[in-house]
Amino acid sequence: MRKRIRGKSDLAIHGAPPAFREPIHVGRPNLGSRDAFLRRVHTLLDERWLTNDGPQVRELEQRLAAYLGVKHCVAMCNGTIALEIAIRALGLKGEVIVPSYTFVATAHALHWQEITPVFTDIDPHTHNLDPEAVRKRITPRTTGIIGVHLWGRPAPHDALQAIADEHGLTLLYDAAHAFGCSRRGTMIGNFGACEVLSFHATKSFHTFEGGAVVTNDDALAAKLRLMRNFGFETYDTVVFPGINGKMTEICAAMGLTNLESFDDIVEANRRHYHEYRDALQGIAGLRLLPYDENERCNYHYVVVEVDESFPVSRDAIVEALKAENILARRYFWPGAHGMKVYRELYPQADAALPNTIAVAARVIVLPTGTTLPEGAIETIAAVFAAI
Ligand code: T4K
Repeated sequence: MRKRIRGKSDLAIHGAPPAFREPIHVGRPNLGSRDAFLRRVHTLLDERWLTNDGPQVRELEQRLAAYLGVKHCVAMCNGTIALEIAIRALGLKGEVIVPSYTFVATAHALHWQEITPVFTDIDPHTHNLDPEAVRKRITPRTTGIIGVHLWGRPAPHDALQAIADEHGLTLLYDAAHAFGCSRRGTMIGNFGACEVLSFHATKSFHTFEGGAVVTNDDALAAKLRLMRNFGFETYDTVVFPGINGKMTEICAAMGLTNLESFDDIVEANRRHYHEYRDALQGIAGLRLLPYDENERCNYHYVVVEVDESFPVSRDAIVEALKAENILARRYFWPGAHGMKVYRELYPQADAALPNTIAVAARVIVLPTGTTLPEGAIETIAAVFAAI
């Protein structure tokens, strides 16, 4: 029996026992059919084809391309390497505009290639890049823009593409959060020069570790395939100083299996999102970030903003939840620009990022996914209400 939370004295921070015996995580992996996965593992072991563009990777690429309605899907070992390979294949250099309010890998992928990530502010309502802020950050050294579809909510593509066209910049997307989401009826994966997906274990669709670059550009896809495999064109000829970005067969086996369950995973997330919306709506000072329900959406992130009018701080709420064994997250605090490494490199970045700083200070990401225990959302909402 889970404890009932009627008031402050029932909270673990005030000495009561925690609401959950086991930790409730954000990002607990969803798993498709274990039997189907193990059948695929037996196949790859029987065939002794473990990696290097194997049959399960090829099948996964075809299925993902068909699912997204995109011409090419080039599977990779993770989303970060996929970003790096995409950035290099597109020839970006100098400065590239990115939001600071994103997972730090978006910035790292540029920094590792000695490209300056120009941290740019977001729209505080959408949490995505603000096109007007983007305009202000363009310099003669700018070669590209990386938009991030944060939380799976599409970035303002029309405005970003118009700016990119006007200034001769390359626009690509970090679509790590946006597998299975659409924008005006078109699946994410079809925008910009290419889009980069993450299939990390914590994502709504995953391959243990993994990622992909998806694109409708034939020449770019061919280059990406070369680059992820050391630049090998044939057995003996290397035409490009590539890297090892390949996805393994066992990761593809997990992907093929999870893809079969993806609709069920999204449905569980959608149900949870609605439950959270209903349970939190009576609590003043909280705002659940909405999804456009007319679009395809993976509902993978339950994002709550804590207003200044709420009686305690965002961090105090996170601590109170943690005491209950609810491991809510402060994604993506303090913004990439605020991480030690970038703070030291770009100490003036704060000045251009007021919305990023404000949003990063008020967001809490709550647990969802297929492993969320029955009644957990009611308990989590009761913790907020008691606070
Ligand atoms: N761009 C964006 C916008 C991204 O969000 C990401 C990744 C990338 C690029 C890069 O893609 P990848 O190279 O990762 O493919 C997690 C993920 O590691 C990361 O993939 C993800 N974004 C980010 C948003 O979340 P952490 O530092 O929060 O991971 P961690 O270890 O704290 O795990 C999150 C929670 O999940 C924990 O409470 C524990 C739980 N968990 C995790 C794993 C791995 C499990 O229960 N089981 C597991 O196997 O970054």
